[in-house]
Amino acid sequence: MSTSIKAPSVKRECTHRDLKVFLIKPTVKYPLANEDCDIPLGLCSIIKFVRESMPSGIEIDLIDERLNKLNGGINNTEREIDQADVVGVSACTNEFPRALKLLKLAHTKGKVTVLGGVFPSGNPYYLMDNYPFIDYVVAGEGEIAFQKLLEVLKSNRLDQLKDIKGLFFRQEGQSVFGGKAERLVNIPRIIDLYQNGTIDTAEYFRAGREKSYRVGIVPTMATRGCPGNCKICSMAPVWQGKQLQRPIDNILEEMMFFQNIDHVLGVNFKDDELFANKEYARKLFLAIINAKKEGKLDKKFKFKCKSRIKSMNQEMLDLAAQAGAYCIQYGVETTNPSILKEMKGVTLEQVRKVLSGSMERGITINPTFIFGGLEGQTEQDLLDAGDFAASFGQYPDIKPYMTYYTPHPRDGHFSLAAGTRIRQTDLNYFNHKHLIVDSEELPADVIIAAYRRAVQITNSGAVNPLTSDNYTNIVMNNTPNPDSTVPTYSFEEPTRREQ
Ligand code: B12
Ligand code: SF4
Repeated sequence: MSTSIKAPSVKRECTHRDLKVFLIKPTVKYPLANEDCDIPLGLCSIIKFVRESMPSGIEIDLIDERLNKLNGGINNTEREIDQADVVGVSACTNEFPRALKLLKLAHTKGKVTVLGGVFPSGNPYYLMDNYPFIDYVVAGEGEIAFQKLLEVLKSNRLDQLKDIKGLFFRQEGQSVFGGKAERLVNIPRIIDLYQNGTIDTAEYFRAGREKSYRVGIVPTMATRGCPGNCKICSMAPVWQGKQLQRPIDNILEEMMFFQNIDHVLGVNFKDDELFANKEYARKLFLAIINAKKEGKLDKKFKFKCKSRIKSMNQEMLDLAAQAGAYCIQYGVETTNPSILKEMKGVTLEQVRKVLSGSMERGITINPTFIFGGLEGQTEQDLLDAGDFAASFGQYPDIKPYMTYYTPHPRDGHFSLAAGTRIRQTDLNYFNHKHLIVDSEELPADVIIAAYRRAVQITNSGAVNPLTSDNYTNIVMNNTPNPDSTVPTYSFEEPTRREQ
């Protein structure tokens, strides 16, 4: 066994005690609203899976820094890390800078450090090559890999690390990768975590309500992953083109549990592609409709979900409306017919039909638009996108999400469309509400002006915060960010993509 593989530091006297593990959901530097604080389903799922697979010898808990911050106690994280043997942090792109700080701190304190989530799933080699204070990277679905890692750490059989699929670690200075993560067969039932008080929905709502942001809707998922496996998708390296479906009884059980909690009014299906399998979606909606008819589920219990325009049809809309859908998020992205055809395989007429079909059935639409970064997009397209959104009404009757094109790095590299240039490399700003790229034909100030106009004519500032003039100046003048922890990236093609 190589000495360069790190063993967990167990500093206290008793060597037979439980291994103490913290999973951390980090804060971000530029939160959109209310710290963007929602129940972290991925970390909850890992906690449930580990507790079930390892009923003794492991104590695993969640630190939600955003929730702590809303409750005024962010500095607790440092003290809590002191109690841990293993610190696992979750990160998407804009969470990565804070995740780095936490992992560095944990490493300094002699803890075993693990990074998982969307960002590390797309950047594992970059992380192993550049950040020696990250001991392990879990790429992809995390439950099985993380649980096996804990087993190895607990038993100190470090020679077995290489057998863990989805795990990156170092051996004699080289990154070792055990192969693509093993996908679960069943999505863990996290309802127990609500029942036993590990997750308190009231805490999330209390924090949210003060800023009148969250309205009693609990996030959930019926399916996990998307069969699409599109090249540009951040989630593709996590789910690897495979979708898992939860048994429908299991989802109804969760809904029936939530309806008895006073402050919960419904659920938000966060599925990437709930409508990918129409048969499954049909069964789910019919089961909800029947449960409501039979009086098992309150008729007013509602839900939000997402759909691609292409996946939606009149039958699905009818069923979703009858089952209690109050809002559907749609990725519209652009109104330019040729980009729509190329990118989404749909016509503008189809988009209009799906959006108005939803509204006719009393479902609020939540269409998303991308400003800049798409090859062939013009200033007129951006103005048209604003007008198109406004033609359906204004916030809150419709809930348009205006976003800037955001090229999330993959293995430390930005992949940009031809002619696009990057104006911001500080990942703290990668929350889709800051301009990151532009082009000579469509410069930053034009994109920002069109974005602001779209927000103004849809009256949607509450869900589309505007960047300050200061940010525009930073972007236009290429002012470097003074924060020294901001990582730097290359623009060349990544050389290592074998995962
Ligand atoms: C729900 C959600 C939100 C919620 C908040 C979620 C929360 N916990 O608070 C809200 C709506 C507030 C939100 C906000 C944002 N989100 Co969001 N969100 C999602 C969504 C739809 C679902 C997340 C989820 O629950 N997934 C299900 C669980 C099971 O998956 P998971 O979290 O990835 O976890 C698994 C693995 O990744 C891994 N894993 C994760 N963490 C760890 C940690 C360790 C130690 C280990 C071992 C493993 C591990 O194991 C888990 C279980 O298998 C995802 C898309 C998606 N399908 O995941 C986007 C997504 C994560 N969001 C995204 C973005 C960009 C944002 C925003 C920055 C921008 C925006 N305008 O939406 C903001 C800001 C977030 C912030 N903190 O600033 C992007 C991230 C892109 C990227 N490459 O970084 C995603 C991928 C959507 C997308 N396709 O673009 N989001
Ligand atoms: S269809 Fe959407 S969610 Fe599915 S892989 Fe493609 S981009 Fe990602």
